[in-house]
Amino acid sequence: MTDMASANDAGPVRLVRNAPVAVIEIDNPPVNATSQAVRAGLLAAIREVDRDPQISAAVIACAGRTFVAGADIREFGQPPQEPHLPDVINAIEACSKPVVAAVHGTALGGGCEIALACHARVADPGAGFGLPEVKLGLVPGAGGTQRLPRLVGLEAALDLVTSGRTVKAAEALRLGLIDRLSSGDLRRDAMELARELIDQPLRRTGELNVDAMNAEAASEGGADVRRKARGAEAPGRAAELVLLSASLPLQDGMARERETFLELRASRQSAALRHAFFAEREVTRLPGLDSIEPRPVQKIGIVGAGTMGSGIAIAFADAGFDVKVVETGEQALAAGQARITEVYDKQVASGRITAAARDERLRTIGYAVGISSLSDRDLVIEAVFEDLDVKRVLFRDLDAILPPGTVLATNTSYLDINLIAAATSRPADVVGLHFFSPANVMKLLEIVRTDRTAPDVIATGLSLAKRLRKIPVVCRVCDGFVGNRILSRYRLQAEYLLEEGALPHEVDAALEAFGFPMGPFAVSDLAGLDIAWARRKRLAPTRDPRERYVDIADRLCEAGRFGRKTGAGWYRYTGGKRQVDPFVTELVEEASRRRGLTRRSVPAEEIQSRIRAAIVNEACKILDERIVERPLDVDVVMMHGYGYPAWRGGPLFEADTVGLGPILDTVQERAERDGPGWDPADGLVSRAASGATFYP
Ligand code: 3H9
Repeated sequence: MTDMASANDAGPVRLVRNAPVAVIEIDNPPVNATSQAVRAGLLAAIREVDRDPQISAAVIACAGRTFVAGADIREFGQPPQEPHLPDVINAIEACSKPVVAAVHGTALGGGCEIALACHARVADPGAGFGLPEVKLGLVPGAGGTQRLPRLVGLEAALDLVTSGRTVKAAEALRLGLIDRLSSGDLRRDAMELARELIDQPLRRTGELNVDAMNAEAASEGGADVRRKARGAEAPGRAAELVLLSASLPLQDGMARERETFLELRASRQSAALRHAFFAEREVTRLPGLDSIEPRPVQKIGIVGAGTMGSGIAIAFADAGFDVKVVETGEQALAAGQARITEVYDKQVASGRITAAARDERLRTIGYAVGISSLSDRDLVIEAVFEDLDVKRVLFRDLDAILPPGTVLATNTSYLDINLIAAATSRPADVVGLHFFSPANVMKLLEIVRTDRTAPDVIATGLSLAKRLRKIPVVCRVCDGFVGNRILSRYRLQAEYLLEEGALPHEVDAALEAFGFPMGPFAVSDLAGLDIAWARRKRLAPTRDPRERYVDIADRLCEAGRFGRKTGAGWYRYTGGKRQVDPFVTELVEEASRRRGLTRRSVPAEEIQSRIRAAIVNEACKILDERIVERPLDVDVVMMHGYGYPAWRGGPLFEADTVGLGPILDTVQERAERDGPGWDPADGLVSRAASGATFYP
């Protein structure tokens, strides 16, 4: 018989007395974060378990959708309040009776640390475990760096703690992080294990030994972590702490860990990463749209099976949609099908998915020639050649065959979607869904609303993004929308730097040192130089003659150098590795001569501050024109689509910390030298003058 007397009914932690095994249930929606009330409740419950002779063991379980997802990030700006999580967790481990964690959903951060301190762990097969603190600019602060290596060994702990990745239950079992997978009824299984442990010697994680790594491997491992972190501080610090677990007793290791945690919690990097975390969630909430129902969408049509179309098809198939891809002819269709199959084959070969999952996803993608087979689709997205006339004709034809209510989306990266929508009889159903390449990998999705897009169509875009597990940013129409518009400005600035004395690899190196995964010239080579060339030619008649124009990229294209795909672009490629090419150096030097500039060595700091100023100024113009509503929209675009280092919080968050005055000075200097396109944005001038910031 179950005794349901509860020790603490009012708070977020309940003790349910099922003699001999009690259940400590945490119920703190939405994700059971360890707020002060949870910590206090958990500590009281553990003390009660220890004290009450009727209780011989306990299970820690959670209500709702997940186990504990970590410390409450919203509390990080405030002074820590007692009881502190490490003390609560130590009390769990020290309990004289067996305590078993019953994990469903995700045990993250402090949640994973709670599980690590229990005497055994049972997990639902769908559960995940991780210490994602480094993604918030932190190290685990409640024993994670010390207990995890004791359970899974140094190598696996280094990987998990420094990457912050989540492992699924099956991998957790293989690693030794958990003891059992639940066969269906998680609580029952956890209680059974707890019962088995009664009167057995307790296995306390903190008392286990860690085999030291040899010094050379450890120092190489640490260096590798720091290199991959590209300027982010937390991963390197986390690696040091994990390695210490081999030589320090638990409590000493935890003291070092706590010190580092508190130091990093107060750091600028952590503030920036916390901003990034909340901004990613805030972008999905658009004022005025919360009560609008999205249109039901399950059947997707994709027009165009090139690189973009194929990636989009995979993204939808991965998320369980029914997908149909169409092309103009058999040959192009077969090429698209082969491209999609190849991506899935590679995923199977690398172990990312099983062959059965590949077959299942391939079955959800149908192929056809011509758009007529799309008439049963709920949403059709085009990814055809980037040409306004081509897209307008396609939209006119789609308009003729699709039933009312079908959402018509374009994946254009630059074109005026108002003009595309005007080619149809239903502009309210037209929206931009701008995916980033590779579309099945990149998280960002720009949702572009035209002057007439219906609110429920925007809501449909947002709901699709959620199902695709993408991060959506809603914006209005302008050339290049948010991301590509900013990119074209800073790429131009990068080209000016070439004329003044820098070489492509020096600009790239300065920006990679800033934290971008790749500099702009390396990125151009990867994306292909031909698309931007076509766009420059298209825009040439409207270019302001007073604007400084650099033609080095045009010359590269004229020489047939379109980037990696042709083996050469801004660099030469041998065996996939980029190499400085004297041909490019000569072109760059010639460009300086033509401009009458004496080349000089350009310091990395100047490169970084000019690129940052270009980004912030254009971002401000985007805000001034109300292309997006909020600074966080820009920050999210730049972090998730363009590799702006998240530990800097995005360009506008960072601008607040750098100070708008110095940024404005750089912009003004550029405006004098480089032409009218560099005029300071009104919003930058006014904020700098009044001392206002982008964020409160
Ligand atoms: C830590 O634990 C430090 C310790 O080592 C040491 C301490 C001493 N706190 O993402 P969702 C909110 S560091 C506060 O949309 P999903 C989130 O803002 C922490 N709030 O859902 C959102 O609120 P809203 C380590 C949090 O199902 C709502 O919950 N842990 C927290 O897509 C739903 O979230 C992490 O870094 C939190 N910890 O994903 C885990 N977590 O509705 C971070 C979430 O107002 N969290 N919220 O926008 C996640 O990765 C995901 O939220 C999770 C659920 C996978 C759990």
